[in-house]
Amino acid sequence: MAGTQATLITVAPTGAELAKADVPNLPVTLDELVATARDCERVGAAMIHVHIRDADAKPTLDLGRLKETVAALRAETSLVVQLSTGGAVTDPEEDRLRVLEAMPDSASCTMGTVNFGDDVFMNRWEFVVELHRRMRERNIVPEYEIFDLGHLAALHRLLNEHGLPAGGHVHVDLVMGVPGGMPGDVATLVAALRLMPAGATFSATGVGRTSLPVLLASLSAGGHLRVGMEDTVSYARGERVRDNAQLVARATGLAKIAQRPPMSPADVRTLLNVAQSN
Ligand code: KMH
Ligand code: ZN
Repeated sequence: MAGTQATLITVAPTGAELAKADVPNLPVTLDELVATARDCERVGAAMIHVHIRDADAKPTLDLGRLKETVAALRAETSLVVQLSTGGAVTDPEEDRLRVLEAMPDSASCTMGTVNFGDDVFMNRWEFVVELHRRMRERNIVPEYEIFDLGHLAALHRLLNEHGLPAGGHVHVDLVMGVPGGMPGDVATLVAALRLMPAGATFSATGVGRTSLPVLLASLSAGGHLRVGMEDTVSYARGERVRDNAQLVARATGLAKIAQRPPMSPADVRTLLNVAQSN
């Protein structure tokens, strides 16, 4: 694992699981998403992990909307734009692969199947290989999403059998505390570090109440951070998140206290070798 000083802060503002009716401040329209992205960039985010919604605020992988979203985020922010290929647990593989046609800077690539609350988030081996292959063809930098420790073993297999990703740098995101996946605690984060590919960088996010312990553990371990309403809508015990920027601002503050200030989007492009042309 490469040592690092500055901190990459990714915001995951929306996700696919929460309903707007239950969380009225969830950004679901393009205008809301762009406004959130600008606010989050202002307070320290350098990358955005994007799930989009349709006119009824339901999760969608509609290619036209995805292209419009990538264009709007590029026009209004400097953030590194990462599209989710995970989508919602109900999304078919063809739709998830088609996300890459929107040509983001980066896309998520989940490294295996995992129980996901009462659902199953399905990621067959052949599907993972196809995502990895198509991203390399299109010069899209993957972020390998790790929900369980076995997914890191699958990542080693992927890199051994199919080679390095676009850009040649391996970046991993530990998604911790999902019911059915690995716990969001220090011991599990340390266990994950032992399984990390040589030279890889990692970020970590803790779902729900694991958000802060995972954030602090990742900072101390030299890792990067992902925060946002995709992963938690609780700011503190009994206090709902006001908006995504509130979570990014807290991450920035803690990163600065840890002497690991936020990275600029330009530095993240260099770190991840994001293609200029996408
Ligand atoms: N919504 C989850 C089923 C990703 O974005 O790549 C999958 C997810 C992972 O959020
Ligand atoms: Zn996601």
